[in-house]
Amino acid sequence: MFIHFGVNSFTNLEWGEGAENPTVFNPKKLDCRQWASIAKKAGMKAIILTVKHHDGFCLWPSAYTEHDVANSSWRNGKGDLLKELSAACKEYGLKLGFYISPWDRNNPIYGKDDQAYNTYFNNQLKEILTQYGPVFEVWFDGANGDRENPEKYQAYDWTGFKQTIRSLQPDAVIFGAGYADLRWVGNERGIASETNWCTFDSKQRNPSEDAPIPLLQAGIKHGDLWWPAETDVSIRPGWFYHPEEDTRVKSTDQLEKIYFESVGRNTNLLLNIPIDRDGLVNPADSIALMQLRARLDATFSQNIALKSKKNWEKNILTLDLKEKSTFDVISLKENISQGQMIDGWKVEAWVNQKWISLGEGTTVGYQRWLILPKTTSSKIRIHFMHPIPEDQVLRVDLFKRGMSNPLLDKEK
Ligand code: FUL
Repeated sequence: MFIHFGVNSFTNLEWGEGAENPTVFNPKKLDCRQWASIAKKAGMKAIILTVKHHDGFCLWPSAYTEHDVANSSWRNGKGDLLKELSAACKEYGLKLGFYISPWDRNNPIYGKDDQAYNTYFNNQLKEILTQYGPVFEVWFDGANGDRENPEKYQAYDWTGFKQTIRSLQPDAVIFGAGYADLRWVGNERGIASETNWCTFDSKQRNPSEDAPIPLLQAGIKHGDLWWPAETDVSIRPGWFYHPEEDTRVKSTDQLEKIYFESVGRNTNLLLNIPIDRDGLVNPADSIALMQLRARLDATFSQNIALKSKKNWEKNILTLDLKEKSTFDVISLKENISQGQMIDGWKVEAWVNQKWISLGEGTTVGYQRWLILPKTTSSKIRIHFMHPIPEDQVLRVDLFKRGMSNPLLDKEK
């Protein structure tokens, strides 16, 4: 679960200017346990919160700025949202991650004194990485609306920021800019590329500029760098809460499509749920999440290939399902501890005494799902375009979708 929450949630903006009065931040019913329990019930594994967005307002009491919760009306300035969220994540068995925006429209030294701002940002990183327990991901966005203005250009010390993270939270992965561990998927619509290499060419990566979109989407085959993509998208049109968007929460069909096109295309999904002005996940969003969960459970709770017998011959893997079964989704998993090798495959089923073609794909990686025409068969086989070691295919699973989805059925 991605969470966007801050002064923008009260001013109805997406990019705050940094000049807002911190007292606007006053979520009277704030309850991080509600956020965590909904995330858990939805099947999510972690929460990544915007601890500081472009407006510079900090959701923890920072010793380095006045633009923070300590000067807000919330809990009379005595609150620390990161502390509450960290306790809630611990209680519900969720990992915790932080989005912290390098672009800061409140800090007057930003872009005026590069070194002083970098020290400020580094100090803030130290605060959030030392006071709230284990952090699994640090999320840097690439936005900077002032970049075109030479007066406001800030040269970031990416190497220093990375050193701080590595030394204080060595297990945390870094998303985004500045020689991060994870790459952006190339859009904010929740769609990963069908061809998706976790690898990239280190020479084509620049710390201060996004790589070209087509490369971010597809990765680079057999590149020297392991730089997998992560898919981020919001459940609503905006990242922050806007009351007028309560009726524009994505439908179960749309969310299921996003799930298939991100989790089923070799990426992790970071689905944004904006927190509302009460400080809660809004009912419109929690209902959508529970409906999505029910939809996914109806599909993935029964693995039709579980008891199948596998047989390899050259570059063909045959699965004997033992009895006739009906399925319409295939899931492949590659043994990525050996790197990513599979670059083309097609799947067939034994129907009416002959092999019929069901579909084909390119890369696999950690996980690749393909929607197939609904098929009843007792045997399938997968041809791999190039020879691969047998143990490179970690798993092949088959499922039958519990409910039809016109958005996905269109793909067949
Ligand atoms: C972008 C930001 O500018 C948006 O406001 C949002 O936070 C998105 C996830 O990242 O870079």
